Amino acid sequence: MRHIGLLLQLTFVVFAVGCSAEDTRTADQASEASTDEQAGSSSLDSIDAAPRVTSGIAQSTFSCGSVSRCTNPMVPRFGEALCGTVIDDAGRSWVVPAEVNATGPTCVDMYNDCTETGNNAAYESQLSTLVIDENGSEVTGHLFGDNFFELYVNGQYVCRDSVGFVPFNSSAARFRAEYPVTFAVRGIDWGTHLGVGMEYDSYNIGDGGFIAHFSDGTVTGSSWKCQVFYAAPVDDASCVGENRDTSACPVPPSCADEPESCGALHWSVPDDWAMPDFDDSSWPSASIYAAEDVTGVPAYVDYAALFGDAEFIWTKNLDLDNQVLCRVTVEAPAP
Ligand SMILES: [Ca+2]
Ligand SMILES: [Ca+2]
Repeated sequence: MRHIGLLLQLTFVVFAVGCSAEDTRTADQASEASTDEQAGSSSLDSIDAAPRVTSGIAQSTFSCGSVSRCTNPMVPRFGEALCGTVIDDAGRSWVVPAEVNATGPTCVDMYNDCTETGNNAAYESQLSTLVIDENGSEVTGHLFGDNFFELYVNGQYVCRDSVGFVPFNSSAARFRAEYPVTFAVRGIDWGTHLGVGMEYDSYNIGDGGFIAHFSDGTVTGSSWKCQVFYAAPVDDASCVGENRDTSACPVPPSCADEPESCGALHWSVPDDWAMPDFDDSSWPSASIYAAEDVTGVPAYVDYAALFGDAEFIWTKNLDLDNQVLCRVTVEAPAP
């Protein structure tokens, strides 16, 4: 969001989207909805594996289940969160920016000026409780992603950000889960130019970032682990350091002179990355970012008090790391 690009697109077409206000769902229903998200990944890449490298713009694009237009004529900038496919040298296909859950329920919006008019004063009354563990504790979360997140708790899909790219929205979710509770989040810095990780007509290199506060006291911070699975734009993979550290990769890369020739780095997402027993011990600790370094949008700023002492997290590279998975497991809070 620090990099402001040209206006992408204005749209005034009325489009009705059904989301957010749902009845209580069972964990099984939510799990079923996440089947798409699980498909396609493999165990090809260990945590230390070298990235697969692709070059150039995605040749095919398709809907990833996010809103296709805004109904609010006042919203200054809309970008649809499309997905695309790129092929590496070995002929392997990669979905960029990520294989997301395109069909699962969306979280409730606290702020959405795309398909709503902005502040949603009624958001609390629209929350339903996803029962993950019948005897668990009820927890309410407030979440903001730049640009997109999916939330999983104890391995179960809970909900996803309703607006995948821009404008910026913020979200709430409620679930019942038994301790220890594993929170797992897929964060995506979306883009316009799929495959080279850049946004808007000006080919900006945008930044990511995620923050969440949960009513059991769990907040995003340095106790979380975050790992990158898609980084772009890069010239090649030689800049990648230990444990996928892309901090030494130049921003902008040399290829930015011809941005559609830039490269991207991909690592396979393990099928079980959101499960409580997934071993994230080799993932780096989350890097912390000041809110003002991530975003100044009303979707976050107007709700900052709800986030308490939560901190923005991501990997070490806020600019180039575009699909980031983060996790933390917490014990029951003291009574
Ligand atoms: Ca969003
Ligand atoms: Ca980026």
